[in-house]
Amino acid sequence: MRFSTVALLGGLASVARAHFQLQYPVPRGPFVEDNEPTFCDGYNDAVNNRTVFPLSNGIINLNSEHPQWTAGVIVSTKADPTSFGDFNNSAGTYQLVVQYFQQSGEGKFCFPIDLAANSNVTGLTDGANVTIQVIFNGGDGNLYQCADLTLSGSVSVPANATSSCTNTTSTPSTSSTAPSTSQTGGAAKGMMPMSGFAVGALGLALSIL
Ligand SMILES: [Cu+2]
Repeated sequence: MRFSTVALLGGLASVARAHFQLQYPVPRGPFVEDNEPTFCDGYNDAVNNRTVFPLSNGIINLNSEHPQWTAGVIVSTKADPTSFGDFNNSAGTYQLVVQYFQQSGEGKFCFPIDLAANSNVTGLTDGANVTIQVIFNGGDGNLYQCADLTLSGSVSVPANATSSCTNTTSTPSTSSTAPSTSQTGGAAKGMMPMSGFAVGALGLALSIL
């Protein structure tokens, strides 16, 4: 009885430490929790199996394990960016393609990324190999995951990449598929499934005690 309580609380602790996981586009390699405070979650080199990613109207899907967080996205047009400096412009600052935003709620969250709209970054063109790096902070320091992409003007985000999103942030609907599964209500309100789980688990642990 006592042991199961400890195991349960231990499980909760590991959830709280789990940071965030990029869902779409796929990151350079499997999530490594301990490496996430470092460049590209510890994956220093670009991969060969790049995601063919929409040049316009893209979406990023990430799973937040923190209830309050900030995120932004930077881009490198180098073939094999291996350092934070490779994401800089000529002025020495990050090429920010999704401005930092604050969000509350845990679970899978989707937000738009329109690379073609960033006229201040050169090289974001059809067929270009680029790397995006998601910068996330849920209160325990900056965390990083990267995805290597080939940009395309003729693909759109696959439906299964965003079907798990807990929010209703504008998924660009393609003309062929009407947004029949329109969700109602505010975006932020309904997106705390993990919090509900954590509270429930904690209640269970307390009842065992
Ligand atoms: Cu964390």
